[in-house]
Amino acid sequence: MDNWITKQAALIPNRIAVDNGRQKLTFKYLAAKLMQLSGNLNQLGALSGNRIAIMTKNSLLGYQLALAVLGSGQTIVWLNWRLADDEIRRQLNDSRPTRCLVDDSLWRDSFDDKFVKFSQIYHMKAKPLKLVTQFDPNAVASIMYTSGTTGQPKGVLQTIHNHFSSAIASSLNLGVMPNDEWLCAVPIFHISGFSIIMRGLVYGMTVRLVPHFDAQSIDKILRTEPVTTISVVPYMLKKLLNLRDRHSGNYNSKFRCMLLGGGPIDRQTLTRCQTYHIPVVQSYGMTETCSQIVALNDEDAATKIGSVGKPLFLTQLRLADPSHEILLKTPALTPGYLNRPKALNKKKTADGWYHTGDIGYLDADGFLYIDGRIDDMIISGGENIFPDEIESVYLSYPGIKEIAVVGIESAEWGQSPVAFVVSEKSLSTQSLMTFGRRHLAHYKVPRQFYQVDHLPMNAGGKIQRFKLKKWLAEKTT
Ligand code: S0N
Ligand code: AMP
Ligand code: MG
Ligand code: MG
Repeated sequence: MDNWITKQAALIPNRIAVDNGRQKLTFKYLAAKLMQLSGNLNQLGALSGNRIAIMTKNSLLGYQLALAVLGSGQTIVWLNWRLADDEIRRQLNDSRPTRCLVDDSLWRDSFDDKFVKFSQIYHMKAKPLKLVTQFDPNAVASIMYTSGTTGQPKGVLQTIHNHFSSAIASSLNLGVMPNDEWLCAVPIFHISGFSIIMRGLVYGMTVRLVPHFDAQSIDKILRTEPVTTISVVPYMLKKLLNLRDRHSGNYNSKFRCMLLGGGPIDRQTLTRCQTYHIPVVQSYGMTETCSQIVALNDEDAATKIGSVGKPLFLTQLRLADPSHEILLKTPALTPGYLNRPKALNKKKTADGWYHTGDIGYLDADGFLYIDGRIDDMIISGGENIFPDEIESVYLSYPGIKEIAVVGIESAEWGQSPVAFVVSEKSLSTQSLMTFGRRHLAHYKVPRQFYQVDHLPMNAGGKIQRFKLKKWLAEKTT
């Protein structure tokens, strides 16, 4: 297929591709701008391999540099800017990008000369470089890291075909209107955010970018600008509802979809949305499937409250017996993990069904409900936390002999991690926190540390996390 960017520049040159509230770029202007940025990247030597890493907030320059990489036929390695230095280093050691492009506001003193500031690239005046004329459907457009139960970060490969299938399936459910404008407040380094950019290119739709989620400013944009759609995680939705409780201003008259995903939502929040007539579309998806593969449409929202909906067109779904694990087949499914040729096959049945790790059930009408995880993954504010990863970091803390991390319910974040530690000497919570914040993204640092004599183990020597969770639940009720 043709390069999506140059194709839209030819089809709809004057339509707005992106708007950050201060600047609006047309598809034609964007395509020209990307040739300049691509030339600059080339002069830096960044186009000499096939992968370029990007660490950015949802800035206009971050958007353009990502598309310059994509438009040059290269792979974007997305970095979560909340990660600690060690975590970033592990992902770069695995992905080996030529350069790592960094939003100036996220610069760290620890960065070496592989890292380059956006402003430096922006101000170069190299000879513009033509973008590639075609997109190879099998080319890897983007890589996003997930940790998994081994605690080792794995780079999920997302091809052009995966992104295309995902954008088409979403449009067959939500529709595409000529005036559509999708507000992107979810991070573009996650598929929740990057999929909005990719839909923008496929639909020829305006992406309204905000650098960072801030409830007040998002609420104002939804009321005063012609935004039709926004993607949110439950944390964001609850913050926005709190603001609706305080004022009577409706969202703008064109607003038609609040796409909700990334983690479980409670019924009370969904009921509050109905009170305010907020058109919530519940959805279920993951990095490995390039965003939603199951969604609830408007007609069913009222009667199927709590359900994540039905598998989208192109996605097949069934439940494993007897575990009730959700299994999928979809063209949006990743072809695998970087440098781990066998890892995906281990998560697939012989006839190709992908094991999601999520447990659910289907009602008589075929609507899916999510019940939990088969592993111990914790979701805090839409960010995944794997206990094994936290535990292996803390095992190098002086005095810690054993540790177990579990999730507790949190009204704000959904879940938060807490730790149980075994140590002969008394440990200071303050220094445990400081240690965690140095080696882990802050959202992964346990909120509480309980020092215990021993951890509950089964006969096989495996930690019985359910007992710790039960203890915590009893303690708080
Ligand atoms: C929720 C967010 C915005 C919270 O960040 P906020 O409030 O801006 O925090 P800061 O002001 O930066 O920092 C304040 C303190 O809070 C800590 N903190 C930040 N985030 C978290 C967190 N998640 N958990 C716990 N603590 C957090 C900071 O560390 C800081 O504390 P100190 O000062 O001590 O450091 C932010 O977390 C966020 O953006 N979350 C969303 C992430 C996301 O998008 N996840 C979805 C991932 N899943 C997918 O992409 C697949 C599903 C999907 O595609 C999808 C999802 C949703 C909607 C649509 C779709 C779709 O299918 O299209
Ligand atoms: P990630 O790959 O980071 O996007 O995380 C995907 C995981 O988030 C899924 O496997 C689920 O565990 C969880 N998740 C996503 N959407 C929902 C939802 N609507 N309800 C419950 N869990 C969800
Ligand atoms: Mg904030
Ligand atoms: Mg997640």
